[in-house]
Parts: sequence; structure tokens; C-alpha cells
Amino acid sequence: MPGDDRESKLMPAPGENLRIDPARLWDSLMEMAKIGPGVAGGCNRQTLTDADGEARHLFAGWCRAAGMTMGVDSMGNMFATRAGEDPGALPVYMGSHLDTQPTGGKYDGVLGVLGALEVVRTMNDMGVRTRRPIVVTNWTNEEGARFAPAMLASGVFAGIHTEGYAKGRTDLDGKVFGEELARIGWVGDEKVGARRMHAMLELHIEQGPILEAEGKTIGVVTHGQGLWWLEITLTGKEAHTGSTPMKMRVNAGLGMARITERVHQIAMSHQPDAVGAVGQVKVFPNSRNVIPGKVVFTVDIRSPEQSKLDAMKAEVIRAAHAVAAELGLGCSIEEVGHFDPVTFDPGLVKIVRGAAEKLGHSHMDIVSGAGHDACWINRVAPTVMVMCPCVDGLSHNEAEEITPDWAAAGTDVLLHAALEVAEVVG
Ligand code: HGY
Ligand code: MN
Ligand code: MN
Repeated sequence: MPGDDRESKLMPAPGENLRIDPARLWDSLMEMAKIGPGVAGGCNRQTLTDADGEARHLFAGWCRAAGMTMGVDSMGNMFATRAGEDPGALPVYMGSHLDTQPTGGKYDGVLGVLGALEVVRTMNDMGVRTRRPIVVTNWTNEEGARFAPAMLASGVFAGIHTEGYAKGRTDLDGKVFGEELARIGWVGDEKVGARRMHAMLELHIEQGPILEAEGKTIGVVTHGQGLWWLEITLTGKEAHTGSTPMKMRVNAGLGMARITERVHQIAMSHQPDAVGAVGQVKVFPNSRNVIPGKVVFTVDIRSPEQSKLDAMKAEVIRAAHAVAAELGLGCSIEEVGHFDPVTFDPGLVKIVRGAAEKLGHSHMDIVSGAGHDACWINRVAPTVMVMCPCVDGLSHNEAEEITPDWAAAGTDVLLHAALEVAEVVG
């Protein structure tokens, strides 16, 4: 027919005009943010606390209301399933985490879980059917703030950690992971890691300044940088801060300070993309007028390049032992977190990039600076991430902010990527 070609160009492809409901998404984000509120507008909803339990119940209720069935595995990972036309087809998983840092924001992780829920809600509204089932996921203890390491439960799911190791981890108060999970009532009956995935898509805020600085709305995440968490214990001698001559001191606190500076120098020597810092410090006895006899602190070093990551780890370990020797301190180092740089699935990366283009959103390829559950799930299924900017690149801070437009854009890209990967029927 004449004009067909012109008409076909004007007619949208099936689902092409689909968009999520931005107001409903934003309302859900604000509703979730009320659980485990921080003291400065953000959230303190640490894993396996009562607030985490409350958030899980709210999320589960929303999933039920969206017609999904909920499965929970023995690590508390939550899986809400929207049926596909082909129940035997491997599902498409989408999700992230609901736990937060002690001084966390409202969007880190939460946007990925509630954005995935919004995708399902939109599919329900529009009567969209997909061949593959879709599973919205909340991974337990992504942050690793209360129980190290980060991405603990997705790590068990991917076979990186044993369940026994994970359930034996303790927090600063000596509380045990497995007991806390049971206490909040979220030990599920599914065997962790038994589920098989066709693909996993994770929407997340960038947690860095690049997208905003470049004026891009969507980050197409091609890679994730690698990470080491090294827990260093320095042992010296507790003594009076007033009456002990300087030359007689065996000061573990001084050792920690010198090593912290060396970590910074090591990261700076591997620019432009290496990073390093000490974020958690436990000083004993932590009394104003006692020279620290023992300090336990965690070094966090990262790089997208394997060779740099390996070099930094060796340099930090060498520096720690050298400083300890200088000051006559005992020094032990435990590896409490690690993953190598991650390359996400190129086919899925192409789909995410295509969805951003189809929707007319500015976008750029980006390497994730933060670790995410997707970094582990990438070991067991084709995986990709979609990112949206955050204001001033700030995260892991109660002032973390995004705009409703950024949240909607990222979730629309997730929707269209999911439509393609889960295969729209009819
Ligand atoms: O540490 C991380 O990169 C993540 O936020 N858990
Ligand atoms: Mn996160
Ligand atoms: Mn985080």
C-alpha cells in the first residue's frame, strides 16, 4: 500500500509508548522512606533491624496487591513473581536492596526495588503480557554496613560465600546475622541459589557525580569496578596519655592514622580511577586519656582495572606491616570483602542503550564506582545495570537526592529493557 512505509514510521511499535506512572513511583519511594528514618532527612534502615523487617512487609504487601506471588530464600532474599505466558521459561529478574547505610539516603537500592515494582504495576495497568515470568527482587544486606561484607546475600546466591559463613557474620554489638534474620522472621523456605535466571536487570542511582556533570539522564553500565575490604588489627599498649613519655608509647591509634594516610597516597598514585579510604574504625579502649592499645579498621580500595586493584592491595599490606614495625605494633590483616572488576552482559547493555535512545533520554556508558548485587549475580546470569544521576553525586549521606524526572526516566528505561528481554506477547 502506498504510504505504508511512511505510516509504519509514524506508528509506534507495540509498547513503544508505554511509560511508568511517575507519581505512583515517587509516592512509593516517599512511603518507604518513612520506615527507618534518619535524623537528617535520609534513612537508617540497616539490614535485619526491625525497620528492615517493616520495610519488607510493606514491599511484600505492595507485591501482593500487584498480583505477584512471593518467594523467600534461606538468606531472606525476596522474590515476587509476575506470571509469564510460558511458565517454563526462565524469568527476568529485576531488583536491588531495601537496606540502607546508618546515615543513608532514600534512593540507594530502594529505587531499584520500587522501580522494578512500578514496571510490574505499569504492565498490569496496560494489560501487557510477557512470555517470560518477571521477578522483582529485594536482596538481603547489600550494604555490608552492619554485617560485612557488602552484597552478602546475593554473594551466597551466586555461590561466592557459603550460607554458614554469611549467617555467622557478626555486627559491632556481637549480634549474629543468622539469629537476627530469624528474629525479624524472614528466613525463607527456598534453598538460596536454587533459582535460575534468564537475565537480571538492576536500576540504581549513580552514587557519583559523572552523569549530572555530563548532563546525562541515563547511565548504561558496562562495567563495575573491583573492590577489596581489608580489616587491619593493630595491637600496641594501653597507657596513660599524660604520664607516659612519648618514646615509651606503643600507640595503635598512631599506626592507624599513618596507614590511613598511606591508603590515600596509594590510591592517588593509581589515578585517574583508583579510590581508597578507611571508613570504619574501632578504637580500644576508646577513652580520652588512654593511649589506644588496639585499633581495628577497614581499608576500602577499588579500581576498574584488575592490575591496579591487585597492586594497591599489595601496597596497602606492605605499608601496614612497615608502619607496624616502625611503631612496634602487632599487625594482622583479614580479607573481609572482595570482588574483581565486573563486565556486564554486552547484549543486555545494548538493549539498555537502545531503550534510552528509543525514549529519547540522553545517556552515556559508565563504570559503576559502587558495588551492587548485580556484580555478584553477573556470575550466574547475564546481568546489566541502568543508572540515573543523583544530586551533586552524593550518596551514603542522608542528603542523597534525585529528581522525580530522573527516577521516572531510569524506570522507563528499565520498563522498556524488561519488555524486550521478557518478550511481550500479543
Ligand atoms: O560498598 C558499596 O559499594 C555498596 O554501596 N554496598
Ligand atoms: Mn546500593
Ligand atoms: Mn549503598
